[in-house]
Amino acid sequence: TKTPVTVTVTGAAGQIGYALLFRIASGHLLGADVPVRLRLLEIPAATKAAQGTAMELDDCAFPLLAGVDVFDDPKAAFDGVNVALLVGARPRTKGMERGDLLEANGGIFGPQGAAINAGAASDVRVLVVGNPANTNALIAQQHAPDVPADRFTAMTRLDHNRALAQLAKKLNVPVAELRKVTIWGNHSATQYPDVFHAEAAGRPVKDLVDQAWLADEFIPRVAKRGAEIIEVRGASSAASAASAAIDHVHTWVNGTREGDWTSAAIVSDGSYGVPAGLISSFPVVAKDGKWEIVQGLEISEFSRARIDASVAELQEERTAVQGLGLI
Ligand code: NAX
Repeated sequence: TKTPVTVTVTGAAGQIGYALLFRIASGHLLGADVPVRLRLLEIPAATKAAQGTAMELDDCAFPLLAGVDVFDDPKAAFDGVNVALLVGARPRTKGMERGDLLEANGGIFGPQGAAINAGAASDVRVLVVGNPANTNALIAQQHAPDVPADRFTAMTRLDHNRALAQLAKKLNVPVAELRKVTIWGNHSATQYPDVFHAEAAGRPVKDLVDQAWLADEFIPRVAKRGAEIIEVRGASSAASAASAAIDHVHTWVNGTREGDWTSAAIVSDGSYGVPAGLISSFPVVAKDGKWEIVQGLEISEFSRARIDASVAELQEERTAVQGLGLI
């Protein structure tokens, strides 16, 4: 039997946590033959609720679940962690300025990054889901100087999956027939969902849709889908976000399929004019457990302007957290 993989989930008592933990424990994160040990990190006020979820996890009698522990201390929660899913974050509340939001999250992701630096396993992989995800990931990464920077990622897989779903509907093809869709930039309303290299059942998507539909319907629909879900569901995306987090880590560990790529926010190496060090979404493949940016794609003027706008927002966020002394 294999040694269990230690997976730490922060914000475990939240709604994404509730949708995520049971799928991890049933083997969807890493594979149906990989046992997992779960560590749930919460703020003290929510550890009791997390204990309740831990009791339910026990009650599922998942054959792959080697144990569940609840923590309110990041140092303990990240000790020996192999996969860290940073879901808990400080949401923006009424009257909160961007600086306040970044500062509150700096107070969460700085110490969590430091705890990962201090105690994580040498193969640790980190996915930040909590918003503002890209900049929270940057803060954590900057507090973990001994961990290779490429282990810190932020989630744009939900945006990617939303783009696949919208395209599949528009073109009336199954999602499984879609290839090479890209989300560029920030996980925010400035993100750029790009279909100029995409294929649907082997045909170039750009020949099947017109630019007006892309500019006026597809791009804003995907970028504002989170708000649309809140409007209709009365609560923010939870199961779809959890599902995307599962997809992100599963792909990272197990690889992308031949002839396709996916989207993830990873530390830029300067590719496509994205300043090095920013955590920005790119077209990526996963090989041997590592993300690689798909190189050599032609970027049209239409795409360039939109990538640049989202990257400019990431730069502003980085400048702001630098100004606040958070990195
Ligand atoms: P909830 O408010 O339901 O849960 C968040 C949980 O995090 C709470 O239980 C809270 O106690 C906990 N928490 C807060 N600070 C913590 C800390 N320092 N350590 C450990 N736990 C802490 O939010 P939920 O709907 O689960 O969303 C979680 C985060 O995901 C939010 O920041 C949200 O904005 C973000 N999202 C990111 C998405 C993405 O695509 N990257 C999409 C979905 C989601 O909006």
